[in-house]
Amino acid sequence: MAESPSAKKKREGIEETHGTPGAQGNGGSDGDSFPLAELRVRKVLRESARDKTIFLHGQVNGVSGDGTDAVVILEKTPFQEENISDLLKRHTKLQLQMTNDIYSTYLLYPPPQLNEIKTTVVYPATEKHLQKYLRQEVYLIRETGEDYKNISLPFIQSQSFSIQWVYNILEKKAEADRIIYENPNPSDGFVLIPDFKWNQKQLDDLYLIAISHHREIKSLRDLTSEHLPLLRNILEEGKGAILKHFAVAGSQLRIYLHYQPSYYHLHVHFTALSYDAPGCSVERAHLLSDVIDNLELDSQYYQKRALTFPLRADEALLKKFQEAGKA
Ligand code: G7M
Repeated sequence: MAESPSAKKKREGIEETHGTPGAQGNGGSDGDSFPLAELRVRKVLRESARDKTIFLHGQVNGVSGDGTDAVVILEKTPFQEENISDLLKRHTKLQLQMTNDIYSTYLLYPPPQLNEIKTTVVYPATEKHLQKYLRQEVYLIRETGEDYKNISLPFIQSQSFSIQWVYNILEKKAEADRIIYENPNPSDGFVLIPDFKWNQKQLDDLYLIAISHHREIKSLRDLTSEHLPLLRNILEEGKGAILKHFAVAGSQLRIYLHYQPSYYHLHVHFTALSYDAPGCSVERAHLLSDVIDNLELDSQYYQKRALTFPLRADEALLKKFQEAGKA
């Protein structure tokens, strides 16, 4: 979808609010904010009681008055230890729900500043964004090296899912003040930045991504021993930067690549080991240290081996595998 300058400006305003204004002192002004109160909810795309999240498809009126699609993700944030005593002292109400012997449950109503909801906005959202967040049946695919060449690669090349946000980070056009570490080498360097799923207010759900400066590596499938210096830099320098910045040791980090990724530009996930991050399960995550080992053993390892990954029922790639009789 072509993006109008005003929509782009709005989007950039919104993305500022993905940051951690409190931590970095650059809170976006309300004037630039997404008009949440004007959002007409069209559909609940997905919700999770366990993760305390809800994904909404809504519309707001564009300049011409027609509805422009938006995805709004609301997520209750984890507790922050340093706020707990405030929360207990300054609650506005404690409402008894039930009591039985020594057991009782209450509803506690905290003041607004201790009751925040992380809000992520994709606006304007394309049909692909809506599909991405819609709850779907999931199928496992086993993709051989040949399947990749014949089915997945042509499909990826025919797609236009924009990775402009990645280039914006690499070119310091967005999120520049959030960069934690950079190795500027164009072939072996990368940028380490908080993932936008993490608000940086607590370490329990620490989540950063390392984005390679090299622009020609789409995914795990493209990696050969030629890329070992880049991968080793990401592993070692990434761990070092996180230790320095957040005092979290490498042994407390899960460092991995997704296959398939959502965005075909090489990036590596760094999450807290104790955090069950979305997409860290065995059918999607490949530990970076294992990837390095495999490439040291065989430069063509990821071109040769079969890779398993999940695809949602509505994903066009699943249809391609089904048409080829492979799913
Ligand atoms: O599934 P995949 O390996 O492609 O993961 C991409 C990661 O990039 C996810 O963890 C997203 O939360 C993260 N991400 C996506 N966008 C659009 C942004 C963004 O604009 N900024 C940042 N910092 N992270 C993003």
